Amino acid sequence: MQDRLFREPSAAPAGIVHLGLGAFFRAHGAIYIAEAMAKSGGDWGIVGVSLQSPGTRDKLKLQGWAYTALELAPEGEKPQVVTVLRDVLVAPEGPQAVLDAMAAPAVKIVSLTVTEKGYCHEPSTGRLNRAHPDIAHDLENPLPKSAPGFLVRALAMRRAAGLPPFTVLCCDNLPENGRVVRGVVLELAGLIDPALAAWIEAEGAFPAAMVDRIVPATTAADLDRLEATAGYRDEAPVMHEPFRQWVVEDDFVGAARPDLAAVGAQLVGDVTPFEHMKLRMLNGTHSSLAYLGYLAGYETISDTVADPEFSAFVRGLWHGEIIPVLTPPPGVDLGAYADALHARYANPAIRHRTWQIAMDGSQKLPQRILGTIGEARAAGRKVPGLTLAVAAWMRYASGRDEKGQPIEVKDPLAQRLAALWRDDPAATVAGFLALAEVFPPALRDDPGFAADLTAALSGLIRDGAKASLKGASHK
Ligand code: CS2
Repeated sequence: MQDRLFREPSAAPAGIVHLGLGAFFRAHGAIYIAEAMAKSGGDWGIVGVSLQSPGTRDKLKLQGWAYTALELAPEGEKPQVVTVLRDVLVAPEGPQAVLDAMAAPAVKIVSLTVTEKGYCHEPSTGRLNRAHPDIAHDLENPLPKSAPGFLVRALAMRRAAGLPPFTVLCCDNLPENGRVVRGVVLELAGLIDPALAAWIEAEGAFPAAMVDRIVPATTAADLDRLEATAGYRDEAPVMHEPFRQWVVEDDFVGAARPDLAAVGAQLVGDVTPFEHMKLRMLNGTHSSLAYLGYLAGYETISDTVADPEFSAFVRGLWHGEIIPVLTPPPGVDLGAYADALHARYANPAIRHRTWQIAMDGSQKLPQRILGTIGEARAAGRKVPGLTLAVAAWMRYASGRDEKGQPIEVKDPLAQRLAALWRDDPAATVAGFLALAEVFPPALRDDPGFAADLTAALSGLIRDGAKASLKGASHK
C-alpha cells in the first residue's frame, strides 16, 4: 500500500473548465463526467478553478489531481478514486491563466458551482447587481474577479479568435439557473460591448440543470478515518451520500457534451418542474430544519430529524404546505419523493451540520421557501411551518441563540440583518420585510403575512424553537 494517494495525471486535453471547485462538484458532477468518459469516451477531462483560495489546489497537486470520493451509507463506506481533473487553477493568483484555459479550442463546456451569491445577482429578481464590488471591478478591468466576469471576458476571447462559445452549465441551486446565468452574462457583456452580447445571445447555450447530492463538509476526522480504512492518506477527499440526481436541459453548443445519459443523468427538454421540486422539497426543508434545528441545539440534520417532533414537522411541511402548491415532474410521485428525502436526512453516516446549511440564508430563502409561501398564500392556504422557518432565520440572523450565545452568521448581508433586530417583534419583521433583494413584492405588501410572521417570531422568542413546532405542525 502506498502512504499517500497519488495518480500520474493524464495528458489528454480538457474539454471542460469548472469554476468553483468545491466539495459538491467533486462529489457530484465530476463523478458523473468521469463515469461518462469511462463508458462512452471523449476528451472531457476537467480543469478546475478555485475562485478564492489556493487550499484545494495545494492539496490536490500533491496527489496528481486525484482524490477520493467516499460514499457514506448507513450500512458502511465505499471509496472511489476520481481522476478526471487535469489541472487546478487559482483565479486570484492568475486570472489570465483561467481566461486562457476557458478560451482553449478544446474546451466545449464551462460548468459552475459558485454558490448562490457567486452570480452577483439580486436573488428576488434574478438581475445582475451592478453595484456589486466585483462587478464594478470587472466592468473596468479585463482581468476579472467574479464568475460572470470570467464568463464574459473568456467568451470575448473566443469570439475574437473565431471560436464558437462554450456552453455555460450552471450547477447551483437556483431556480431556472440557466436563464439566470444567461441573464447576468448578457447584461454584463452588454455593458462592456453590445456586439459581444448579441453574439453570445445568438450563439451561446445556457442549459438549466437540477443537481442533487448531499455533500457535508469534510472534517479532519474524515481524513483520519479514511486513512485507517483505505490505507493511504488523502488530504482532500470528499464525503457524499449514495443518492445522486442530475437533470440537465439538453441544449449544448454543437450538441457537444459527455454522454451523461449513459451514467444515469436525465437529459430533458424542461428542467423547471424538477428544479422546483428539488429546491422546494429538499432545500426548502433543509433550510427550515437548519434554522429551527440549530436554535433547538441540534448539530446536524440527522440529529434534528431523529427528534420525533422535528420528524413530524418536516413531514407536515411536505404534505401540508409544499406539495399542495407544486406541479410534479412527469412520472414523479411527490409523496414517495418526500419519503425518500426523509430517509436521506436520517442517514446517520452523514454529519451535515445545521450551521453549514444555515449559511447565506438571504441568498437561499427566496427560491427555497418564499416562493412556496407566496403561491400558497395567493391560493388562500395557510403555511404556518414555513412561516415559522422564516421567523427562525430572522432569529438566527440576529446572531444570538436561544441561550444568548453568539452565532457565527455567514451571509453576505450578515451585518445588515443583525442590525434589523429590535425588541419589538413587529418592528423586526417590518425591517426584514423591507429587504427588497430577499422578499418578493407579493410578500412585502401582504399585511396578513407580516402578522403571521410576527406571531411566529413572538412565539419563537417566548417558547423556543422546539416548543414552537407543535403550533406550526400539520396532522
Ligand atoms: C444544502 C444543499 O447547504 C445547503 O444549503 O441545502 O447543499 C443540499 O445539501 C444540496 O443541494 C443537496 O443536493
